[in-house]
Formats: sequence, C-alpha cells, structure tokens
Amino acid sequence: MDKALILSQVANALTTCSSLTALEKIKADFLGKKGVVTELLKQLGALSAAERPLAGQVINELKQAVLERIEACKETLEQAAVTAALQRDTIDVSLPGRNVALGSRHPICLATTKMVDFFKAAGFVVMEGPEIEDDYHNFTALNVPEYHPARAMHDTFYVNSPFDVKLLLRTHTSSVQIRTLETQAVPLRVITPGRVYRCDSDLTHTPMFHQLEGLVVDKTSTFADLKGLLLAFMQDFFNQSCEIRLRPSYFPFTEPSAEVDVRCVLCTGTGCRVCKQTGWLEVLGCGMVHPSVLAAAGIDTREYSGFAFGLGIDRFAMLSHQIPDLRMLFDNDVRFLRQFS
Ligand code: 2NM
Repeated sequence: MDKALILSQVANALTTCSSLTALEKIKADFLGKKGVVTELLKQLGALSAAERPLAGQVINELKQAVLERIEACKETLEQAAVTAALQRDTIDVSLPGRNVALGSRHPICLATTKMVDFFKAAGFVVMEGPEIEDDYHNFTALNVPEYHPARAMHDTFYVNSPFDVKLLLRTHTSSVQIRTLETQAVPLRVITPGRVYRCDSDLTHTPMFHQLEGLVVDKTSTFADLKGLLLAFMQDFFNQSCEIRLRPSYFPFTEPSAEVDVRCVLCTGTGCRVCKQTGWLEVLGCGMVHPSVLAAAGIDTREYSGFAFGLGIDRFAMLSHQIPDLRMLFDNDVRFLRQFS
C-alpha cells in the first residue's frame, strides 16, 4: 500500500472535479463500499496480529486524510456556487423603487365621514338598519298615508316577499330611525347615513343614492334647536360664513316642516347656473317630528318632542367639490376618482 500514491490520486481527481455530483463519485471511488481505502481495510484481516494495529492505524489516517481533502473540495465548490449565484442575481440598489398604487376615498365616502364626524362631536350616535324594509317601517310608522304618491310603484322598488308583509328597498333612512325609536330609550340623538332607493333616473337622480338623516328626541327639543344645529352643521361642512334660510314645507312625518336653503356655495349669492339665478340652493328637509310618529313608537308626546332632518349626501359631495354631473360619482372613472387622494 502506498499512502502517498493514493493521496496523489485523490488530489488528481479533485483538481478536475467541478461539481458536487462529480465529488460524490470521487468519494465513492475512495471511501465507498468498494472504494480503494475500504478495500485496504478489508485486507487487514489477512495480516498477523502483530502487524495489524500499525497497518490499521496507517489506513485510518489515510481514510481521514482523504475525507479531509474531499470535504475541503466540497466547501470550495459550495462557496463557488454561492458566488456564482450572487453574481448572476445582482440587483441594482440604486434603481428607484416600484410605486405601490394607493387608492383614494370616494367623494361620497369623504362627505359622509365629514358629516358623521360633526354629528358625533355633537353627541349623536350612528345607527344602521336593513336596506330591504317592510312597508310598516318605511311608510306606515312615518305617518305616510296609504294613498301617498311616494308609495306608488313609480317611486318605490318593491321586492317579492315570501312573507305576509310587503317588502321594499327603503326610500329613506327614516325607517332606521323608527327602528331606533322602537328599541332605544328616550332621550336620544341619532344619525342614520346609508343607501336609499327610488325609481327615478335622470340628469339629477340615480335609482340609488345616499342619505343622512338625523333625529333628536328630548323633553326640551325645539325648532330653534333644530335651526341652530343645522346652521352649525352647514358652516362646518361648507364654510364658516355660510348662511341658511328656512321655508315652510310639508312632510307627512313632521309638523311643522321646512326646506333648508344654503347661500349658493358657487356664486355666494350673486346668481349662477347652479342656483338658477336665485342665489340659494335647496339642500335639506326638516321639521318637528309629528306626534303621531312618536306616539306610534310608544313615546309620551306630552313629555317628549323631537326634531328630524334629512339630506342627500351625493348632492352635498357634488356641491363641496363643484362636481358638475351626478353621474361622475357612479362612473368609477379612476381619472376622476384620483383627484380626491
Ligand atoms: C326628512 C325631512 C324631515 C325625518 C323624520 C324622521 C322620523 F323618523 F323621526 F320621523 N326621520 N327623518 C325627516 C324629517 C326626514 O328628510 C328630507
């Protein structure tokens, strides 16, 4: 056995070895079951007891030396693979990053949030309710007579009902306020933002739009409180120098009732196309809640009175951003929507 010869054979094999698979083969050739070194170990048995320990020690040293060289080669190959991968996959850290496209909030959402924030600060609680309503909560409880035109097929989307009650898409969020009156104790102050539906579609009407209604019931609620609250709200939403005026009106669920106009936010009163040269914009309806509405909800009308109001959020959003066409709010054209980011 020539230890130096075997080691030089190993060294030769390793200098031309360029892959880990080739290295495995070399390892098998020398240290495997039928490898050169293993064969030497097998021959130990043929030696005398006196020769065996020394020979065994020499072969084991050889085995160890071969293994060390193979391991060293393995490490070199692995390191080379890492270096090659790093060179292949270099990144230019000076390149500008890829932009993460951020969305923006829809103008209706922005307007809703601004309104809700104002009323929350004034002690109101936000209430929500079903968009598919029954006839009672949408009309009957609100003192809307059976023959009222708003109930006609023309204005209301009726839904096929599997029950005895008539079902419809709510035409206002007052239905949520009725549900609130049924379940919450007085005094109360609530606002009800949400989607409402009316069978109406033209330049200024969409079959679905957004409403925010408010309701206050207390022992001392007066029309003066209503007017003061609405003025503060308008000044918060539009601007501090905002003016409003109230005109007598009619709703089945309020008495007295009023329409609220705001000084035209575009021409500030000098007259323009938007206010049709009147200097005023009609933006809101309100009134003292009709005693029949309170009584139907089990409230003692000798002790309590209430006021309520309702507005179209979509129209407020249009006025505050000077959006010329209602349909822009529903087209979802990103070039339009991006302007609100
Ligand atoms: C309006 C105008 C006037 C209103 C009334 C009620 C309720 F439930 F308390 F009776 N909620 N909202 C109301 C009153 C709504 O919208 C133009």
